[in-house]
Amino acid sequence: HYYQPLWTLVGAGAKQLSTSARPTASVIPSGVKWIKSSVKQFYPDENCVYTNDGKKISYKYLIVALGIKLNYDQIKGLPEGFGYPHIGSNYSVETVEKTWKGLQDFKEGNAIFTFPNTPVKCAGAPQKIMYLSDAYLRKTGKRSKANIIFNTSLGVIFAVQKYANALEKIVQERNLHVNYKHNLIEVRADKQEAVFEKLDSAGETVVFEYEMLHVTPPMGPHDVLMKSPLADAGGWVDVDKDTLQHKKYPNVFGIGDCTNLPTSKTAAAVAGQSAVLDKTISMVMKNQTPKTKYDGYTSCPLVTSYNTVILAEFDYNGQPLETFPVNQSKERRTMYYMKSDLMPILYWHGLLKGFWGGPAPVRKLMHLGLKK
Ligand code: UQ1
Repeated sequence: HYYQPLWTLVGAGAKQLSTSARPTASVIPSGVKWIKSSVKQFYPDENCVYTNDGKKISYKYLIVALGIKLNYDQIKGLPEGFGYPHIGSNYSVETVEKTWKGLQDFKEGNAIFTFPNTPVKCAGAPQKIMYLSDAYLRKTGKRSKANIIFNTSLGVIFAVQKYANALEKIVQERNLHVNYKHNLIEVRADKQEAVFEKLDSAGETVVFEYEMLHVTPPMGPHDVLMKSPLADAGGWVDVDKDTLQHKKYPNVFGIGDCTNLPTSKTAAAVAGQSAVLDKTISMVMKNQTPKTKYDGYTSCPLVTSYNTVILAEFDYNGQPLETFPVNQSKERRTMYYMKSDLMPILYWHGLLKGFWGGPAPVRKLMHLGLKK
């Protein structure tokens, strides 16, 4: 089992991959039976699932927490292209260490960072590795040989204005080039070329040579969900945005990246959701109407160097919902150490054990009850 939020730092050489991993058996709570298979099909009308090894499992309540699928193969030339040097991706255990290798091997040319044209998990990660790469190249005296480029399918650097303002300033000051509405469609790894479609001019493509390429893959729901009665039109688990209860099957619930909750897909969001889901299920089991509402809380520790973080935290309305009584859009060292050293502990010993339901109680304490 991997603590993936650490992979941004692994790709930049600031942490070892091994520190992000634990045997899955060691994180399964006692009293829980671990079935070492995957779901082949959901039959919510019959309250059962079939597994890939041919077993039928019936349930009274079902929580779907399938995560999100990485679709590297939707880019022409991938995943085979990862067999070549100068290309990496922090999103997969197979390729995260290749990012660090590419950074160390950098000599001269374009360092390109991509953001796909699909929903993604941790939407900040595609640019965090750019800031870390910039810092690394400065530290090693190679920055003047590098042209750093962020080619993103989006039209903005970040969805929340407060943090977008801070990031736009950083991008300018550090001479990082952002090309909006640029979507990676092909990698010619043998020639170190990346092909982008320009989303604003139909059919137009542009080829960039690279010395280093960091790929954020297109992502989507797992196949087993897409064809299931649990999915919405997009293939995500169709849940109530307040209670996380399925819209059609009241004994089914969803949490995390596999759902259609209209917020950014992060571990911090899962933490907030877990506290709500706990309440929802307890009420449903007592035949009562769930009333605790998820506010869409999500958070993205935007790593902007080897010792600074901007801690973005916001809700369904894209309004900042900050835990600490300081301006979190400023780059801070304290927040870096929270991200790199405190969060893993909170994850392994808090979230996974059901003790950490997000920072709402801390936020209330910090603001002495003055803020919601
Ligand atoms: C959080 O709860 C969480 O999940 C464990 C993260 O995932 C790694 C986070 O990055 C953050 C920022 C939070 C929120 C916690 C605090 C103390 C602000």
